[in-house]
Amino acid sequence: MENIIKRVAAIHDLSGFGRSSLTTIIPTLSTMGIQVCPLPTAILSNHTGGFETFSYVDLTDSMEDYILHWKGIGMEFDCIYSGFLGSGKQIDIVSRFIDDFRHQDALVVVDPVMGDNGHLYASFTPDFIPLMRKLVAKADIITPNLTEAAFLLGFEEVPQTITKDEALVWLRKLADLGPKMVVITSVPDCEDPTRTDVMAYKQETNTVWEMSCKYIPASYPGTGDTFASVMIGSLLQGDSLPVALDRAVQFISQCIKASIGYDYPKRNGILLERELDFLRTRHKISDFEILSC
Ligand code: PXL
Repeated sequence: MENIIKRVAAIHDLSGFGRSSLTTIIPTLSTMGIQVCPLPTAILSNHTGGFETFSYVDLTDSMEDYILHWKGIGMEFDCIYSGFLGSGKQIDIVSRFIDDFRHQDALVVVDPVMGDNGHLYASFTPDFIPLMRKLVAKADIITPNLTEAAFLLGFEEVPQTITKDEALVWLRKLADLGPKMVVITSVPDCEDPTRTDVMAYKQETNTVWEMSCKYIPASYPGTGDTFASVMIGSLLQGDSLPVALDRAVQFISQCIKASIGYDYPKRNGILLERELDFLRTRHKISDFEILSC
């Protein structure tokens, strides 16, 4: 039976403070009229991006039983969306979850959360990267930032920026790992340092899109989770990939603009609660470029 309200299985951690993962994914998708069913991977006191200390409860051992009960009550999802995973075993669990719950029309999104600004997050070691490489193969869409894209491609050093031509090579190489669509976020525009880009590639049609927005010199943890949530909400509402990405880019820029004028630690995240309402309004499509077909 079709879900009355579109339903997403969200496989992420719950961090009690800092506006990342489930604490941003649930309000964002709910505001867009999508039901979120969380499958928590870990519980942290706060995220690890900018806080030196955090408590951490790994939920690997409870995930299989949790999933078994979801199977037992016949849960069906319109989208499976994974993000922060705490162990190699969790990668196997998510991989099996995708095999068991994927149906013909379901959208599978893997956000390969591992790091940012050239570094792995504090809870990851480099041996996690090849495991994540296997999981992205199962996705319809992956949404790495520039750092995660570089790690997935086997770089040890992450370049500060890449040229348009390099970005095209990266997108195609990432698609060769298996996902049908690749979205690289936070790519500094090498031709115009006042702008930052999102680059996207759809393998089936060999199309590349570039969404550009004004670069704002501030980095708030958790924006990748909000970005992917808006993209997913938009796709589940029936928008095309470029329109979904445009909505996500515009929403994140708006949240950053709403936050930057206040003097508070960036690690607390964007002022999401202030801006959520905008996700309910009609979206005005801005310019985006189709680079190649
Ligand atoms: O938003 C990515 C993310 C998710 N989960 C945890 C994190 C981070 C980024 O810092 O620390 C626990």
